[in-house]
Amino acid sequence: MTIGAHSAVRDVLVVGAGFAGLYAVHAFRRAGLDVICLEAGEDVGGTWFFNRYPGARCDVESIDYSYSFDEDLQRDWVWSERYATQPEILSYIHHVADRFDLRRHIELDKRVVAANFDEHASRWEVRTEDGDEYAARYVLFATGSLSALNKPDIPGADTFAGETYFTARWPEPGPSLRGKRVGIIGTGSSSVQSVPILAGEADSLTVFQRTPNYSVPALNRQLTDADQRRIREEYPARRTKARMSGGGSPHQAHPKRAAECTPEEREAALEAGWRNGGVLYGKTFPDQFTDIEANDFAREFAERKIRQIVADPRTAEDLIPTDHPIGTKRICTDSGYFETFNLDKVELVNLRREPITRITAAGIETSAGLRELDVLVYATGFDAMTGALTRIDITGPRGDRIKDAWAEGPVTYLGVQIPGFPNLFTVNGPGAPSVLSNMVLTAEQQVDWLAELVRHADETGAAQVEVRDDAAVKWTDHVQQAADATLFPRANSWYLGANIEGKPRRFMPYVAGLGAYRERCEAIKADGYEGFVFT
Ligand code: N01
Repeated sequence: MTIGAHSAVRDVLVVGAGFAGLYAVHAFRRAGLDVICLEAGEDVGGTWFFNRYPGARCDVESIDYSYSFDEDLQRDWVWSERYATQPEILSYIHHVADRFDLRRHIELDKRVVAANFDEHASRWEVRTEDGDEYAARYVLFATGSLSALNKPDIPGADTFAGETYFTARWPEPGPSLRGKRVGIIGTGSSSVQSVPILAGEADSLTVFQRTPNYSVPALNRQLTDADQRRIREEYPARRTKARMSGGGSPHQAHPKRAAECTPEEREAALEAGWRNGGVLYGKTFPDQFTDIEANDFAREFAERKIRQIVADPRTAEDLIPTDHPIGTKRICTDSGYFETFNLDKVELVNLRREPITRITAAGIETSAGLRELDVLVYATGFDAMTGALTRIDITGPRGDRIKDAWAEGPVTYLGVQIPGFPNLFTVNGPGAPSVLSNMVLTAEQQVDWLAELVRHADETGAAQVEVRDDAAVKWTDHVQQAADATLFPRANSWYLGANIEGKPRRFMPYVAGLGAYRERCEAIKADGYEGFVFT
């Protein structure tokens, strides 16, 4: 690759201007480095730019799912709801980009398609889809864990004559669904959030479900003035706790293990967990992810709730998962999902009973017949955690390509570096707490740590930083072993690549959590960056 028009060699090139990438621009610039950021979207926001489907909101409380690096920002920004909507999160991201003057470092509509390391010059050469070329000493991929779309290969999909949308690429402004027959494929979090809204607007809604998921009501609400005062008072302590917690928010599990509780105590704890709402229901008891009996209590309680909500017993049974302990796939957080199936205009199609045979011009055909549709929505997920990187042609100095290096599954050191790829960093990727934690706080921790690593390299005169093979293999084994000590591997989840045909199964996020991960990173730094080679 020859570097062309954009030939200034930057210190750091950040790929992606979502939460992690924006913070990286800020932190590396604060460290005195010359930073450029390339973003594929037409604006900043990453996940929150692209996932504009009706009902999209975060399943982590807004006061936790926000930057903690600046006290004034934290004090000034007022979240209106307990769980923020996609538009509110996007306006927060815009505010941050403007407030910290980050936009002047960002080029939009620049999808990175290739990156090569020039070993002699110790620099990455990066090419975008439109043919522009850039160079930097370091490159940081902040490309998101859930950004590479999974488009299922269903026969006849191209022949559908109606409108087709992906939840993760929802157009702006959104289409009108009034008077239309809408079908949606998939029943993960994106579908669970959008189904009640789609059903409200459409003439009819058909939900094509291959595998049901657990969902817990969000119990979202407006934050009052009293909430705002409390939040401001509690913030410093809340953040300190969150940074050392497992999931990056200050959750306190029940003080007793599930089996130690009386049946009444257990029921009360589960009811309280349910009423607290959302994904943290999965952590009601401290042993819920490690002890199947504890998990069963929580799972059966949730299943009773579904049966209570859904009027038709057969539909209720179809909506209850049978294949995984609760929480080992991310619990969905909903606002009226199960209730939607009580509407006459909503049909659940159980694809285990009647698989899709093809898509025709008129709609979706299953083994039981054709459902005619005007609109088809794919809520079919992502090639999670690795897809955003393996879809870019990234070549290291010895000709290694990431997609080959990861043919048996991703290997990283601390989730920040890949052996064979010097001066290349990843954030919120495989080997880091990432998707099992609060992604914003995890990104802050990783980026701060990487900024220090670059400073250390510069101070010692090193032009290249590379991770040792053995250190990466050991870390990757440790990540797998940590998962194996829990119930997580019992689910065919995207955490281990099970949703993508042919993808190697390796548990990717680090289950030990943000606090343990942070301590590990600090110990490695204190040990002179054990596992890294500086040349
Ligand atoms: O994707 P998913 P998602 N035929 O992979 C189905 C985060 N998130 O976008 O399980 C028929 O969970 C597939 O079925 P199966 C959150 O971490 C957060 O919904 O493979 N169906 C599944 O039902 C979440 O976990 C928020 O059998 C097919 C669905 O598509 C992650 O993103 C909101 C199919 C995909 O579900 C991903 O969620 C949204 C086929 N050929 C997302 N192929 C919040 O913060 C796939 N499916 C609340």
